[in-house]
Amino acid sequence: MRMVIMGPPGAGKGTQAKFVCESLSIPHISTGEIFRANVKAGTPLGVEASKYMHKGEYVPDSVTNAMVADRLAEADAADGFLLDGYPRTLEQVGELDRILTGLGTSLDCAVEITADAEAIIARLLNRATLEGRADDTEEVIRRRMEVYALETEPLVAVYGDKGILIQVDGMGSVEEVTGRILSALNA
Ligand code: B4P
Repeated sequence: MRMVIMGPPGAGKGTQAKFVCESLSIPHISTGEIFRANVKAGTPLGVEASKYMHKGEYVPDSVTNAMVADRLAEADAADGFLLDGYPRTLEQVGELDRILTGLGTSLDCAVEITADAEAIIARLLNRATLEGRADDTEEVIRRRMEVYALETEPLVAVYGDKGILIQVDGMGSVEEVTGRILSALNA
């Protein structure tokens, strides 16, 4: 299974990706997590990414695309993967297609997790108290949601047109949402 998981900030992408990957035995590739690990380690990639992330803006495609191309070429991604948080722009959609074509393969499905705006703000503010992420302040969360609506929401229609879109309601408990995703994938 080669899949992407999409949805607004706080919809549950990272949360659900972990369970789906465990269930399907595929690697979980989260661009957000790769960026955060680099920020923490103080690498040049992290220094560049943090300029954008703490304001709620997207890291430039030139940086993100190269990072994903390298990661997808690793051996553990050869038979399947779940990309979490990538693609986020139309340019990234084109780049992902080019990367996969170069690897002699293509995407099987794109899962969109939908969620109510106010509920996801509450989830992220709750995460802020638990994890202290720099981009989980209310002002930055609202900016991330604006950027999502502008740059990423149009991708849903692109994957719909390709005939590989699965839409899943992200409201309810974590277990309920995982159940919905796995039954949609099985169907
Ligand atoms: P991400 O790490 O992808 O951040 P996110 O949108 O907040 O999703 P995340 O996976 O962390 O949270 P989730 O919804 O699972 O990206 C962070 C930043 O990195 C971006 O803003 C951008 O700057 C940069 N970036 C990443 N990818 C990029 C790309 N491709 N191009 C450019 N820039 C990029 O969970 C949220 C919270 O809700 C959690 O606390 C969780 O416990 C809770 N939750 C989840 N499901 C729940 C449920 N059903 N009920 C109750 N709570 C739930």
